[in-house]
Amino acid sequence: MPKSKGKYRFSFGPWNIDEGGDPFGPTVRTPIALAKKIKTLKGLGFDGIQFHDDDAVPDLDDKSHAQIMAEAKKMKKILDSEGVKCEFVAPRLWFSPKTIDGAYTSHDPAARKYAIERTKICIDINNALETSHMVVWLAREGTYIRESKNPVEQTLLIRDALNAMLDYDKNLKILVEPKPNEPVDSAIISTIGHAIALGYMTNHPERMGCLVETAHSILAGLDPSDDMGFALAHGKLWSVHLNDQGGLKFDQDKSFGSYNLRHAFNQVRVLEEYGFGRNGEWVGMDVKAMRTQKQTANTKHLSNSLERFHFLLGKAVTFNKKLEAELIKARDYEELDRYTICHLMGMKY
Ligand code: 3MF
Ligand code: MG
Repeated sequence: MPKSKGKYRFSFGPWNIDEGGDPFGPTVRTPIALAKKIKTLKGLGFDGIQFHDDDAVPDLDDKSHAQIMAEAKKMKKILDSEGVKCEFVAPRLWFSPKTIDGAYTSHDPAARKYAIERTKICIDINNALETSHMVVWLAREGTYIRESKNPVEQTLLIRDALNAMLDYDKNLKILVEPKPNEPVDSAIISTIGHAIALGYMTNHPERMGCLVETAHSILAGLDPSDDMGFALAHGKLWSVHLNDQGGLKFDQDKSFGSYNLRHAFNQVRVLEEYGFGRNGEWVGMDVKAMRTQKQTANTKHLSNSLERFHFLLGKAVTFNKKLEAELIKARDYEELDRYTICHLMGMKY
């Protein structure tokens, strides 16, 4: 088999081994301690963990800065002892009663101040865990009705918040993770185009990148592999959250390739063609187990996602490029379609 151009290492977050609660019913599995999740990670084929700030240091709003730092350093020791790297720490700005109407874009100046201060603590935790990458998912920066917030002001407030973060730490790199809706009706930074454009508005575009999540692209009605390609063309694809999504529903975070294998193939293919991971980028699996899964089978969604990634990587590197070029030249896209399907399904061609 031809050698892969990409260099892949995989990560997930503690929220990806969850208890199965949904908006209509309680949890159905017992919680797994974070230490145990970290211990199981390598056995599942992963090397890195992603954190929200309060995954790394629980209840941090009630703790002093010194205490937060001491706990973050303790976490670093736990990760070291398991040989696990931290990919990023993301500020969880959607839980606090202060951020009900948004964090950086709230109408309440006290809420905006809280959001910036909390993000600075998140940056400190990033440093304690020896990662310079912070992911920002702007969960509540949006509206339920259009008249409630001014879209120009929201955009500029987010830009100002990003500038404050970039000024706070000269080594910080920020990855904006866009999502068009949920929990809000309409997010202001809804697509990868928005995320990249936002980076160019800041004082340090060179330290602004993005993260494409499969489900979020599909929720915006877009093709995730095209979103990845657009970000790659800008040199801004610094991480991905692979999963799957059955069209315009709630954010499903299904196992990678579970819904649309051809979509999944094209995501792996574009990453592979552009040597993803050569600059240290991680492949994150932001997947959720189905609520029906029993306690004893609560990590299959992670190993299944990885298995499919590796299988599709094999399909990407063995794709007949010469034939592809010939068929493109002849504009015989029907035949290219047939070849692609035959290749993916292992049919004789
Ligand atoms: C929401 C998400 C989030 C982000 C995470 C890291 C809970 O749809 O995808 O996962 O990925 O907050 O920024
Ligand atoms: Mg995500």
